[in-house]
Amino acid sequence: MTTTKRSSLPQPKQTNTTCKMADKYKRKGKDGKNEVVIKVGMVGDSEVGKTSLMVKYVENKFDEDYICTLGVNFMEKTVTLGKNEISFSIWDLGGSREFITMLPLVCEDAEAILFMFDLTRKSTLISVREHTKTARPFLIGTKYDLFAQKEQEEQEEITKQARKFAKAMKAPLIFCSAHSSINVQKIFKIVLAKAFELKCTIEPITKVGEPILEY
Ligand SMILES: Nc1nc2c(ncn2[C@@H]2O[C@H](COP(=O)(O)OP(=O)(O)O)[C@@H](O)[C@H]2O)c(=O)[nH]1
Ligand SMILES: [Mg+2]
Repeated sequence: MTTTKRSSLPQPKQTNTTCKMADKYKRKGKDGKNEVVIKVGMVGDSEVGKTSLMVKYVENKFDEDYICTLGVNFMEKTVTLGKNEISFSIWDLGGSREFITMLPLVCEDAEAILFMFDLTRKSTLISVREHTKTARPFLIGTKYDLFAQKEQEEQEEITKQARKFAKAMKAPLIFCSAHSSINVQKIFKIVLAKAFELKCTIEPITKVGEPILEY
């Protein structure tokens, strides 16, 4: 299990949010700050890019080399939002079938689950299954940089199907690229906004061929 802690500058715009933070999220107060933990689980087929997205978000790094995740990976990143320190606790499950028994560890107490599929491999979308009803689902299409190079028709077909899945799951749909830094920060900002019912200023993107951001 890998544990990394990183801090970064505040990103979300809203500041007056203290009142909206549900008590269940609050942890000990340091220097008058509330520490709020948001657990985010990531699930999806092997090699869709779960670990890459997590590492890109937490460390702003991208590594081409494929390192298979064994079991469960865990990373934490803290952002400041007004008087609150928000710690994203991100859980990433190894794709291999044998790790499926660890799924409850990833989903338990999660605020959001990112159901991830590879935009260039349709089979990975088909295999998206909702594992829990307690966490807020997000449908995340990965490797948008490669997807953008595909034929228009193929892009339309995948986008249509992804929208159908997202609608059925009542989930936001976001296409991203850890490789080209597209929509990576925005995923977590939207998770935060949804969790605390904050006003979100991120512009939706709905045009086929562009990195879809529908929430
Ligand atoms: N081109 C491109 N490759 C990616 C992207 N995200 C991940 N990959 C590659 O896809 C492979 C699998 O990624 P990984 O994060 O290990 O997938 P996981 O098994 O779901 O954790 C690796 O070789 C990554 O470098 C992306 O956004 N664009
Ligand atoms: Mg992995």
